[in-house]
Amino acid sequence: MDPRETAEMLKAWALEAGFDRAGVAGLAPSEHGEALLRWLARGDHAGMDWFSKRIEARLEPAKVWPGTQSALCVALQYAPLLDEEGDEIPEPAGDLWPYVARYARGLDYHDVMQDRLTRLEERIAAAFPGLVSRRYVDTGPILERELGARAGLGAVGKNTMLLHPEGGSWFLLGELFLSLELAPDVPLADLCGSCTRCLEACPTGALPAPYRLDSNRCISYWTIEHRGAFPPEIEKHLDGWVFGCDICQEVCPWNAAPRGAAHPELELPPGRAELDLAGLLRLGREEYVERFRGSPMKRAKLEGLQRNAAAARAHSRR
Ligand code: B12
Ligand code: SF4
Ligand code: SF4
Repeated sequence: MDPRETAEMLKAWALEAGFDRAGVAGLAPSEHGEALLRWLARGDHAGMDWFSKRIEARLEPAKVWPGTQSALCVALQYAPLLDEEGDEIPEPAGDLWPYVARYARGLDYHDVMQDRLTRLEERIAAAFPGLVSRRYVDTGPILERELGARAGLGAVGKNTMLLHPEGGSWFLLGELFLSLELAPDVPLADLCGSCTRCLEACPTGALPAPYRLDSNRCISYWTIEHRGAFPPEIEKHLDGWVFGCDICQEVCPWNAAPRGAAHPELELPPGRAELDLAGLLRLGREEYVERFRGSPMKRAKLEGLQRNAAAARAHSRR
């Protein structure tokens, strides 16, 4: 089978496995390697020391493992604002859930995507005996957005998010690296033009220039990745967020009305929706285990969630 036909078949299988979009990226060296090295040299990765490991693979995806030839990149939408009939889906109310990043309200997307990727991988393995493949969702030394852009899944926006004309930036990325030659897709054209809304809206100045995110100032970094107490000058600038931050996406015109297939696993489940800020502050360990089973918010642990909730209570206008 020629690489073009094989690519078309595998992309169709990716959609059948439950992804919303799929594309193929070639594994040539990063076109933005300089930007990545500057990002690290300035310390924009803040306390994420793990980031500088295997930097050669980030710069050159063919080095992720020997023999890999192409990446089948997939996107999974979350939190659609309109249902499939075009009717508005109400946002959660209260003093907690509107301040939890949309991607994190339901089940952990790593698990949801890995299940679908495993199904896809098994189907491909059955059709191509001897093929080697590996799945990645966040876990590998991979610039997933740059690869996704090459695969035509979106264009990188000035807030550094991958944006798609229909899905906005409310989607997550995963990849299957394969020892198989596949014809690559064509990247989309720039979607930002002269817009700078995200740069202006970021409350902490974490987007000091287009395509540059300084994690030292990013609410998402502090509320998810940071361990221990907040430095006092940070705590008062978290703007009420309890886990992650969606501001630079909410203001993006491409996110005004994305439709999406419903993936109920990624939506806020009723048992968790009842919780408010005061309830989170009072939460005991047993109840935490029960309410947050399968949630990506467990990355911050109960201590981290309560630290974030206390900062939100002390400093927000709520
Ligand atoms: C570390 C990390 C973070 C860090 C740092 C974020 C950052 N911007 O780097 C923190 C904790 C802050 C974070 C926050 C979030 N993250 Co995060 N994060 C990652 C991770 C693990 C690595 C990102 C990375 O490599 N950063 C290094 C920088 C240098 O790379 P980059 O931002 O992609 O920059 C590239 C472009 O800017 C480009 N570039 C540079 N100059 C120019 C110029 C032009 C003209 C162009 C076109 C491009 C360009 O070159 C760079 C290198 O390729 C990825 C998963 C992965 N392995 O890729 C998820 C990932 C990027 N995160 C994701 C998400 C959902 C989020 C949040 C929305 C979560 C939230 N709601 O709180 C926020 C968004 C913040 C934001 N505006 O980026 C998704 C993004 C999906 C998408 N549609 O883009 C990813 C891909 C995870 C996934 N598997 O789906 N994240
Ligand atoms: S996630 Fe929030 S703090 Fe981070 S860059 Fe976007 S708007 Fe700024
Ligand atoms: S808000 Fe404007 S500049 Fe920022 S990512 Fe969206 S379109 Fe691009």
